[in-house]
Amino acid sequence: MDVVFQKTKGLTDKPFSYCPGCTHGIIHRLVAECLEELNLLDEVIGVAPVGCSVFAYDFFNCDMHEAAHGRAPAVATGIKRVHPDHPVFTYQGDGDLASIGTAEIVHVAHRGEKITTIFVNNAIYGMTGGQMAPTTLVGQKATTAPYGRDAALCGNPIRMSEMLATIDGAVFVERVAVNTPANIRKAKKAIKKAFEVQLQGLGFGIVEVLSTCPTNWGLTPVESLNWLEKNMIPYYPLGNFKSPKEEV
Ligand SMILES: Cc1ncc(C[n+]2csc(CCOP(=O)(O)OP(=O)(O)O)c2C)c(N)n1
Ligand code: SF4
Repeated sequence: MDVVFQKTKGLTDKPFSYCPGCTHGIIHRLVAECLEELNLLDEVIGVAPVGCSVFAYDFFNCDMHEAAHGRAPAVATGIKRVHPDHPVFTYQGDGDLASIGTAEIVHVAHRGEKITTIFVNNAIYGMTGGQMAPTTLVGQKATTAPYGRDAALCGNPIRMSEMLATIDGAVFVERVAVNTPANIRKAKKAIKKAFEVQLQGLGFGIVEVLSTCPTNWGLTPVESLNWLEKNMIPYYPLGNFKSPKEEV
Protein backbone atom coordinates (compact mmCIF):
# COMPACT_ATOMS: atom_id res chain seq x y z
CA MET A 1 0.00 0.00 0.00
CA ASP A 2 1.27 3.50 -0.82
CA VAL A 3 2.22 5.62 2.16
CA VAL A 4 0.13 8.80 1.92
CA PHE A 5 1.13 10.34 5.24
CA GLN A 6 3.93 9.82 7.70
CA LYS A 7 5.55 11.66 10.54
CA THR A 8 8.39 14.01 9.63
CA LYS A 9 11.87 12.79 10.52
CA GLY A 10 12.52 16.34 11.71
CA LEU A 11 10.74 15.69 15.01
CA THR A 12 11.66 13.21 17.73
CA ASP A 13 9.09 10.86 19.31
CA LYS A 14 8.95 12.99 22.47
CA PRO A 15 5.35 14.18 23.04
CA PHE A 16 4.97 17.97 22.92
CA SER A 17 4.53 19.72 26.27
CA TYR A 18 2.24 22.40 24.77
CA CYS A 19 -1.33 23.01 25.96
CA PRO A 20 -4.16 21.57 23.84
CA GLY A 21 -4.82 23.84 20.86
CA CYS A 22 -1.54 25.76 21.18
CA THR A 23 -0.15 26.41 17.70
CA HIS A 24 3.50 26.11 18.80
CA GLY A 25 3.09 22.44 17.80
CA ILE A 26 2.06 23.30 14.23
CA ILE A 27 5.01 25.67 13.89
CA HIS A 28 7.42 23.01 15.16
CA ARG A 29 6.10 20.62 12.58
CA LEU A 30 6.47 23.14 9.75
CA VAL A 31 10.06 23.92 10.69
CA ALA A 32 10.85 20.21 11.00
CA GLU A 33 9.26 19.39 7.63
CA CYS A 34 11.27 22.17 5.95
CA LEU A 35 14.51 20.88 7.48
CA GLU A 36 13.70 17.35 6.34
CA GLU A 37 12.71 18.43 2.81
CA LEU A 38 15.85 20.56 2.46
CA ASN A 39 17.88 17.58 3.68
CA LEU A 40 19.41 19.62 6.51
CA LEU A 41 18.70 17.45 9.55
CA ASP A 42 22.26 16.11 9.81
CA GLU A 43 23.90 19.52 9.64
CA VAL A 44 21.50 22.14 11.01
CA ILE A 45 22.01 23.55 14.53
CA GLY A 46 19.01 25.07 16.31
CA VAL A 47 18.94 27.41 19.29
CA ALA A 48 16.01 27.12 21.73
CA PRO A 49 14.68 30.04 23.82
CA VAL A 50 13.05 30.38 27.22
CA GLY A 51 9.26 30.29 27.21
CA CYS A 52 6.93 27.43 26.38
CA SER A 53 9.25 26.32 23.57
CA VAL A 54 12.18 25.97 25.96
CA PHE A 55 12.06 22.21 25.37
CA ALA A 56 12.42 22.61 21.60
CA TYR A 57 15.76 20.85 22.01
CA ASP A 58 13.85 17.69 22.90
CA PHE A 59 11.41 17.99 20.01
CA PHE A 60 13.58 18.81 16.98
CA ASN A 61 15.52 15.86 15.62
CA CYS A 62 18.72 17.80 15.02
CA ASP A 63 21.53 19.34 17.04
CA MET A 64 20.12 21.94 19.42
CA HIS A 65 21.52 24.43 21.92
CA GLU A 66 19.70 26.28 24.73
CA ALA A 67 20.04 30.03 25.29
CA ALA A 68 19.05 32.35 28.13
CA HIS A 69 16.06 34.70 27.68
CA GLY A 70 16.48 36.69 24.46
CA ARG A 71 20.05 35.60 23.84
CA ALA A 72 19.36 33.00 21.14
CA PRO A 73 20.52 35.32 18.31
CA ALA A 74 23.81 35.96 20.11
CA VAL A 75 24.34 32.25 20.76
CA ALA A 76 23.42 31.49 17.14
CA THR A 77 25.94 34.09 15.95
CA GLY A 78 28.72 32.33 17.85
CA ILE A 79 27.70 28.93 16.50
CA LYS A 80 27.46 30.20 12.91
CA ARG A 81 30.83 31.90 13.06
CA VAL A 82 32.51 28.77 14.39
CA HIS A 83 30.60 26.55 11.95
CA PRO A 84 29.98 28.75 8.89
CA ASP A 85 29.08 25.73 6.76
CA HIS A 86 26.23 24.67 9.03
CA PRO A 87 22.74 26.14 8.77
CA VAL A 88 21.74 27.72 12.11
CA PHE A 89 18.30 28.79 13.33
CA THR A 90 16.72 30.27 16.42
CA TYR A 91 13.16 29.56 17.58
CA GLN A 92 11.89 32.34 19.86
CA GLY A 93 8.68 33.61 21.46
CA ASP A 94 7.65 37.26 21.46
CA GLY A 95 8.51 37.81 25.12
CA ASP A 96 11.93 36.33 24.39
CA LEU A 97 12.61 38.10 21.09
CA ALA A 98 10.77 41.42 21.43
CA SER A 99 11.41 42.12 25.13
CA ILE A 100 14.64 41.02 26.79
CA GLY A 101 16.11 40.02 23.43
CA THR A 102 15.31 43.15 21.41
CA ALA A 103 18.95 44.22 21.29
CA GLU A 104 20.14 40.78 20.21
CA ILE A 105 17.71 40.48 17.32
CA VAL A 106 18.29 44.04 16.10
CA HIS A 107 22.06 43.63 16.11
CA VAL A 108 22.03 40.20 14.51
CA ALA A 109 20.05 41.82 11.68
CA HIS A 110 22.41 44.81 11.53
CA ARG A 111 25.38 42.50 11.30
CA GLY A 112 23.61 40.50 8.60
CA GLU A 113 24.35 37.24 10.39
CA LYS A 114 23.55 34.35 8.09
CA ILE A 115 21.05 32.70 10.41
CA THR A 116 17.30 32.07 10.28
CA THR A 117 14.92 33.11 13.06
CA ILE A 118 11.48 31.65 13.65
CA PHE A 119 9.65 34.24 15.74
CA VAL A 120 6.45 32.98 17.42
CA ASN A 121 4.18 35.94 18.22
CA ASN A 122 1.29 34.92 20.50
CA ALA A 123 0.86 38.43 21.96
CA ILE A 124 1.59 37.33 25.53
CA TYR A 125 4.12 35.72 27.84
CA GLY A 126 2.87 32.12 27.77
CA MET A 127 5.07 30.07 30.05
CA THR A 128 5.20 32.46 32.98
CA GLY A 129 1.43 32.86 33.23
CA GLY A 130 0.20 35.49 30.82
CA GLN A 131 2.00 38.74 31.57
CA MET A 132 1.84 41.57 29.01
CA ALA A 133 4.40 41.26 26.22
CA PRO A 134 5.60 44.07 23.93
CA THR A 135 3.28 42.49 21.34
CA THR A 136 0.14 42.45 23.54
CA LEU A 137 -2.63 44.33 21.72
CA VAL A 138 -4.15 47.56 23.05
CA GLY A 139 -7.13 46.58 25.22
CA GLN A 140 -5.97 42.97 25.52
CA LYS A 141 -6.01 41.73 29.10
CA ALA A 142 -2.91 40.26 30.70
CA THR A 143 -2.06 39.48 34.32
CA THR A 144 0.03 42.67 34.42
CA ALA A 145 -2.64 44.63 32.52
CA PRO A 146 -5.88 43.42 34.15
CA TYR A 147 -7.96 46.23 32.58
CA GLY A 148 -6.39 45.69 29.16
CA ARG A 149 -3.23 47.24 27.69
CA ASP A 150 -3.36 51.02 27.86
CA ALA A 151 -1.34 52.61 25.04
CA ALA A 152 -0.86 55.86 26.98
CA LEU A 153 0.74 53.93 29.83
CA CYS A 154 2.48 51.05 28.04
CA GLY A 155 2.98 52.24 24.48
CA ASN A 156 1.66 50.53 21.40
CA PRO A 157 2.40 46.92 20.49
CA ILE A 158 5.68 46.57 18.64
CA ARG A 159 5.69 45.40 15.02
CA MET A 160 9.03 43.58 14.88
CA SER A 161 8.89 42.53 11.24
CA GLU A 162 8.27 46.05 9.97
CA MET A 163 11.11 47.36 12.14
CA LEU A 164 13.59 44.64 11.14
CA ALA A 165 12.74 45.03 7.46
CA THR A 166 14.28 48.53 7.56
CA ILE A 167 17.69 47.03 8.40
CA ASP A 168 20.05 46.37 5.47
CA GLY A 169 21.43 43.10 6.87
CA ALA A 170 17.95 41.58 7.10
CA VAL A 171 17.34 40.13 3.65
CA PHE A 172 14.22 38.04 4.20
CA VAL A 173 11.37 39.19 6.44
CA GLU A 174 7.87 37.72 6.29
CA ARG A 175 4.88 37.54 8.63
CA VAL A 176 2.61 34.51 8.45
CA ALA A 177 -0.10 32.92 10.60
CA VAL A 178 -1.12 29.36 11.41
CA ASN A 179 -4.85 29.86 11.98
CA THR A 180 -6.14 28.19 8.80
CA PRO A 181 -4.91 25.41 6.51
CA ALA A 182 -4.26 27.97 3.74
CA ASN A 183 -2.22 30.17 6.07
CA ILE A 184 -0.33 27.13 7.38
CA ARG A 185 0.72 26.29 3.80
CA LYS A 186 1.92 29.87 3.28
CA ALA A 187 3.78 29.73 6.59
CA LYS A 188 5.66 26.63 5.50
CA LYS A 189 6.62 28.24 2.21
CA ALA A 190 8.02 31.28 4.03
CA ILE A 191 9.99 29.15 6.51
CA LYS A 192 11.50 27.12 3.68
CA LYS A 193 12.41 30.28 1.79
CA ALA A 194 14.10 31.72 4.88
CA PHE A 195 16.31 28.63 5.14
CA GLU A 196 17.07 28.76 1.43
CA VAL A 197 18.16 32.39 1.76
CA GLN A 198 20.56 31.32 4.51
CA LEU A 199 21.91 28.48 2.37
CA GLN A 200 22.62 31.06 -0.36
CA GLY A 201 24.64 33.06 2.19
CA LEU A 202 22.61 36.22 1.61
CA GLY A 203 22.13 37.50 5.18
CA PHE A 204 19.68 37.40 8.07
CA GLY A 205 16.20 35.95 7.59
CA ILE A 206 13.21 36.01 9.93
CA VAL A 207 9.71 34.58 9.74
CA GLU A 208 7.23 35.97 12.26
CA VAL A 209 4.45 33.47 12.90
CA LEU A 210 1.19 34.67 14.50
CA SER A 211 0.34 31.94 17.01
CA THR A 212 -2.26 31.22 19.70
CA CYS A 213 -2.13 30.87 23.47
CA PRO A 214 -5.56 29.46 24.41
CA THR A 215 -4.50 29.01 28.04
CA ASN A 216 -3.51 32.60 28.76
CA TRP A 217 -6.01 34.18 26.38
CA GLY A 218 -8.72 32.33 28.34
CA LEU A 219 -10.30 30.98 25.15
CA THR A 220 -10.94 27.57 23.66
CA PRO A 221 -8.59 26.46 20.89
CA VAL A 222 -11.19 27.27 18.20
CA GLU A 223 -12.05 30.65 19.75
CA SER A 224 -8.31 31.37 19.82
CA LEU A 225 -7.96 30.82 16.08
CA ASN A 226 -10.87 33.22 15.51
CA TRP A 227 -9.40 35.76 17.96
CA LEU A 228 -6.09 35.65 16.13
CA GLU A 229 -7.82 36.32 12.81
CA LYS A 230 -10.06 39.12 14.09
CA ASN A 231 -7.61 40.89 16.38
CA MET A 232 -4.01 40.05 15.53
CA ILE A 233 -4.00 40.03 11.73
CA PRO A 234 -5.48 43.57 11.40
CA TYR A 235 -2.67 44.95 13.59
CA TYR A 236 0.04 42.56 12.39
CA PRO A 237 -0.62 42.34 8.63
CA LEU A 238 0.53 39.18 6.91
CA GLY A 239 2.91 39.31 3.98
CA ASN A 240 6.46 39.52 2.78
CA PHE A 241 8.27 42.66 3.88
CA LYS A 242 11.59 41.85 2.26
CA SER A 243 13.10 39.29 -0.11
CA PRO A 244 16.51 39.10 -1.78
CA LYS A 245 16.47 41.30 -4.90
CA GLU A 246 16.54 38.48 -7.41
CA GLU A 247 13.47 36.99 -5.68
CA VAL A 248 11.27 40.11 -5.95
C1 LIG B 1 17.02 35.57 31.60
C2 LIG B 1 15.59 35.17 31.89
N1 LIG B 1 14.67 36.13 32.20
C3 LIG B 1 13.40 35.80 32.46
C4 LIG B 1 13.01 34.49 32.46
C5 LIG B 1 11.58 34.13 32.82
N2 LIG B 1 10.79 33.69 31.70
C6 LIG B 1 10.74 32.41 31.32
S1 LIG B 1 9.67 32.14 30.06
C7 LIG B 1 9.28 33.80 30.01
C8 LIG B 1 8.24 34.33 29.07
C9 LIG B 1 8.42 33.84 27.69
O1 LIG B 1 7.37 34.29 26.88
P1 LIG B 1 7.45 34.18 25.32
O2 LIG B 1 8.82 34.43 24.85
O3 LIG B 1 6.38 35.07 24.78
O4 LIG B 1 7.17 32.65 25.01
P2 LIG B 1 5.85 31.78 25.15
O5 LIG B 1 5.96 31.09 26.48
O6 LIG B 1 4.66 32.69 25.03
O7 LIG B 1 5.93 30.82 24.01
C10 LIG B 1 9.99 34.51 30.97
C11 LIG B 1 9.85 35.95 31.23
C12 LIG B 1 13.98 33.52 32.14
N3 LIG B 1 13.69 32.22 32.09
N4 LIG B 1 15.26 33.88 31.86
S1 SF4 C 1 0.83 28.60 27.87
FE1 SF4 C 1 0.13 29.33 25.86
S2 SF4 C 1 1.99 29.40 24.54
FE2 SF4 C 1 2.40 28.10 26.33
S3 SF4 C 1 1.94 26.00 25.67
FE3 SF4 C 1 0.13 26.79 26.70
S4 SF4 C 1 -1.13 27.66 25.06
FE4 SF4 C 1 0.95 27.40 24.25
